[in-house]
Amino acid sequence: MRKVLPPTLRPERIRSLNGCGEAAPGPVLYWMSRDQRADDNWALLHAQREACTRGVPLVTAFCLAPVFLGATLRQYGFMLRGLAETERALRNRAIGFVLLRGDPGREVPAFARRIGAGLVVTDFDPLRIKTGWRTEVAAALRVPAVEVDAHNIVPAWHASPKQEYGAYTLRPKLRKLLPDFLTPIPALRRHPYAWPQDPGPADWVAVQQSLRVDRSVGEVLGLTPGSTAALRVLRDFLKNKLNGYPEASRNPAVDGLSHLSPYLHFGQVSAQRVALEVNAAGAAPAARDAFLEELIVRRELADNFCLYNPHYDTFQGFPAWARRTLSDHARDARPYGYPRDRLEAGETHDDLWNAAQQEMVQSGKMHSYLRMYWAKKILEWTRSPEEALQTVIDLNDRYEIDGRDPNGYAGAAWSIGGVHDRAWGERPVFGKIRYMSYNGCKSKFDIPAYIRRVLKNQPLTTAVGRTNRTGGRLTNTEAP
Ligand code: FAD
Ligand code: FO1
Repeated sequence: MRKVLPPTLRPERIRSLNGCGEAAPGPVLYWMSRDQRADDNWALLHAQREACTRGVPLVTAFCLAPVFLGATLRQYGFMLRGLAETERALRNRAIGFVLLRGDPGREVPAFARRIGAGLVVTDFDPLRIKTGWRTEVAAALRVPAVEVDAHNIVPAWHASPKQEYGAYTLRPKLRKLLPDFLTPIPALRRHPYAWPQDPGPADWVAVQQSLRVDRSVGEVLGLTPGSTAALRVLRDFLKNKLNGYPEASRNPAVDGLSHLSPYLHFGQVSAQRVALEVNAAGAAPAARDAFLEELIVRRELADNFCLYNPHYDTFQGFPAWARRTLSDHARDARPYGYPRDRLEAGETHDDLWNAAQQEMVQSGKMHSYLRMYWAKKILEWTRSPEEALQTVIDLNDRYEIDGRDPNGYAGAAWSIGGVHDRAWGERPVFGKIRYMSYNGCKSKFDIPAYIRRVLKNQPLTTAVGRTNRTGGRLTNTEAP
């Protein structure tokens, strides 16, 4: 009986990593990293098509690195719970899953050799650490290795061959390409060729207990990780909040955001799935378009920035005009100055800023509007733009569940270094970098209402040792 093969992907979504010609016999290995889901995953769909074409098993491996850009128990816990669900979803479709431990640059090629993989497929991620892993893995393999952009709707390298100035230059390029790429996503099939060496389910509880990560930033209770939860959050947003976009999403005093970023960051839901469901939701066009602008244009702009700017997380990554104006004002007197620990504790003169810091520490997710204000105040209250950028990145990546993401590096660079923005009227410390003020926030939303919301909504964390700041004294927020 003729094999009915899964559909092919658009070739623009796939890039060879080592030019190793034809695949050899043996299972196809999907090295899962950024896109940690079974459904709507173009990298996995490509791996399955290749395995079906060859009549071989399909094996997925995730390599758990001992450290990852300062991630704490908060982020690893969310990720591991999501991976456990993904493992079940893969097994239910006769696709093998193995959890590797250690340095991916070493463990992935060794595993590929152990199982006699004939082809290795992985997903795309523009971060420096990931590019390093892929380069090491591809060089160590004697079989072909390819990467598939399963994170962006329009593959990042296809959307643009260079760093874009801003949303206004990338948007028309995406608009032209979206009809070809914002398409229905084929279903992952039950794999017809079982993998006899499958070791069976990982012991996720033991894995989490064995993690040697910073446990002082605990998981956020009440936030359910995983692809099933992601779709629940999405459908709730479509039903109850999308029509309020963008007005409600720009008002921190109300809950107007989708809260999809932790799921998108860990690839537990596909942005393409989100966009398809938003388009099908029948929302008011203005709301729909405003949301898709963030989900597609802003997100792909961040990947574009990290893909083409090797200095995406340093002062050197700022445009020349911004570096010049910040340097011209580097010696300006700062109205306030706070060391890292006072900022981390949310103990400044500014009650709005303190509440935003507390929201991030306690809930693992600061409101979008306040992330801009929060970062810009750090520029105003630290000794240099370099120190400010590092402080923003460190605190953001320590407490935000969606941290360690191109969106974060682009968000920090926008706030402090004018990336994807233009020059504004010159002023002390900021120079021509866009300024945001407390009174500006006051004119846009009800600050006391936001502060009340943050204090009321404090989800207890499971933090051990991490404590809540109430009036400067530490009280233990250990979950009851
Ligand atoms: P929604 O408004 O519901 O947006 C839906 C999705 O659109 C988001 O999940 C995200 O994928 C995308 N999106 C929205 N706004 C932006 C944006 N400004 N840039 C890129 N994509 C966007 N986002 C992260 O994912 N991780 C981070 O670590 C992060 N750090 C940031 C730091 C600073 C200083 C700034 C200014 C922004 C940062 N952002 C970060 C971008 C943005 O604030 C978050 O994506 C957003 O708050 C996530 O919440 P949501 O999904 O409920 O947002
Ligand atoms: N990706 C991996 O392949 N292995 C890891 O061990 C790993 C840990 C990790 C921890 C926190 C975090 O926020 C991300 C982590 N990632 C890991 C990467 C993640 O999947 C994303 O690819 C990037 O962070 C976003 O670009």
